[in-house]
Amino acid sequence: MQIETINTHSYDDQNPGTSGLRKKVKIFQQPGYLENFVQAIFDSLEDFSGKTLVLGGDGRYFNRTAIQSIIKIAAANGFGELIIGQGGLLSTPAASNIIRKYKAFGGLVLSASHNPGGPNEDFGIKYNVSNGGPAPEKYTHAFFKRSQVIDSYKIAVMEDVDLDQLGTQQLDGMTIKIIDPVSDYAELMQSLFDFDLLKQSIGSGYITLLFDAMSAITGPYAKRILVDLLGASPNSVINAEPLEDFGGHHPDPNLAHAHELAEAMFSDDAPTFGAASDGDGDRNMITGKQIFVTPSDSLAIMAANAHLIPAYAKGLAGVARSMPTSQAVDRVAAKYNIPCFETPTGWKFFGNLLDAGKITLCGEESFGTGSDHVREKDGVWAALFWLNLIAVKRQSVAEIVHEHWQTFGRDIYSRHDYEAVDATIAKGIVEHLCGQLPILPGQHFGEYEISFADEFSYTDPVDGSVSSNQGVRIGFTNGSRIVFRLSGTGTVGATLRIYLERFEPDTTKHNQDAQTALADLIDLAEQLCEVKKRTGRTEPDVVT
Ligand code: VG1
Ligand code: CO
Repeated sequence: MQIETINTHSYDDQNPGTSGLRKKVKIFQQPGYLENFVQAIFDSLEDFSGKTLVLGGDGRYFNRTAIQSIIKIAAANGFGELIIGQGGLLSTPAASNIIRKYKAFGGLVLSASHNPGGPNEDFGIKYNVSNGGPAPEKYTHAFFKRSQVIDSYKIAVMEDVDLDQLGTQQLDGMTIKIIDPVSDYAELMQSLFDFDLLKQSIGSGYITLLFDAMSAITGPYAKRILVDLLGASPNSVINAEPLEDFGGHHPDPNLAHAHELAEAMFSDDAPTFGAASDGDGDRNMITGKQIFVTPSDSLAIMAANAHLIPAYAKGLAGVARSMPTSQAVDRVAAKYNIPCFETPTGWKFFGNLLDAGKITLCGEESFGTGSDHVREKDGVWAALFWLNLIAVKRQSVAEIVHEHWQTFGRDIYSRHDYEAVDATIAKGIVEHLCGQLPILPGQHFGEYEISFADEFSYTDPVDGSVSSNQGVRIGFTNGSRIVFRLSGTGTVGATLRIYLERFEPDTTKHNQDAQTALADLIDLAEQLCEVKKRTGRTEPDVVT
């Protein structure tokens, strides 16, 4: 194998965020930008010579170009085998599964998730370790450190690899396997859920469904599983063709962006069940006839009913949620007497808990749920979980949600995002909030009294590592909370996220609109953080 060493200058902005390095495509197209980062990752890893690396992405613009470069850099650095999804495609949960199933050393997942794609939009790259999960912070810190001083990368002189031809090729001593991106994942799903029951429920018309793949990676997965294996009608998967620019949309599964699904689900002839996933297939939105399930509720409902699903029939070892996720799942854990962990935002913090067998199920308010079947959140899995639940319980989505609220009470929840805020203003907002923390406890605002105010810091119960500055938490004596944090996935300016929740035990008040029920907390959040005052905005950009 002929290997070249290319001299390069380092870039100072390659610090991975919540979920890998995400930048505009144009930034990634700078000379050596992608190559440097990949080399910085390999320089930070040890003992991978001759071992296997998994490679795939969500198919967005620049995916194929990046994969060809990475193949050559991986070859030059001594990997023995590459497993690549056909066409360069792998959903994030499927990549996680492949790493685990084939005992790979690690994997590179190319995606900017729910951010738009195209020549003027976003791209991203993330390294996953051998458990199939996103690299923990000790790795990402090392990648960043190395990227700041790197001055060359190694690359094999070789032809581009045909990514579309399934099968195994030998190239200069390295094995390249192009695999079907869906088969292993579909097999895994069949091992977790009751496919016979689902087939029956769909075949008999008891369950009708609509899945919006948002022109992103889950199209092929949903078609194979829902249509080919479970017998749903072909038109029950919409926007099923992965496109490089996602059809010009945000592949973000919420009521604002998955509007085609939202319209169908709130129409008179809505199907029983509707779901959508994001760019890389790890997020999910769950809906039923005339109802949208908030992700925090979805996690709690899954936890409360997991024993009805074949894979979780033995019960759950424990559950975890990210800090800003509502406390709905905590109530389920308390009732079943299982541990409930509160982690910082981002899936990388669940890996240790899952590996150690401390939790079986986990999730985030940002449309993410998952279990110990892989080490990423998983959109299609969440849809199948709900379908299996509907089939077993013989209840509608609305009935399942209302029954849950009757049993546990409702944690009324919403998130307000202010996007592309000037970075200096955003920093000022956080400083202003932090400055108030010592004097807030004990203060009264209408019916609300603040019981604690702090910056969230997490000590990993498995390896003892500490992650500080993970968001500002304001807790109230009645269990309500307001959380403020800056996004770690955006590519333009800063995004301020305000998370609001209020517990409502009274069943007669469960059908309130969340924005109305949270109005006082929304006002109080502005009083505390002054985002409108400091930015001149009048409304959040996105409300979920
Ligand atoms: C957001 C979400 C977070 C999620 C992350 C990656 O991060 O809030 O919960 O884990 O995206 O999801 P942030 O830092 O922007 O708030 V995905 O689907 O982009 O891989
Ligand atoms: Co995603």
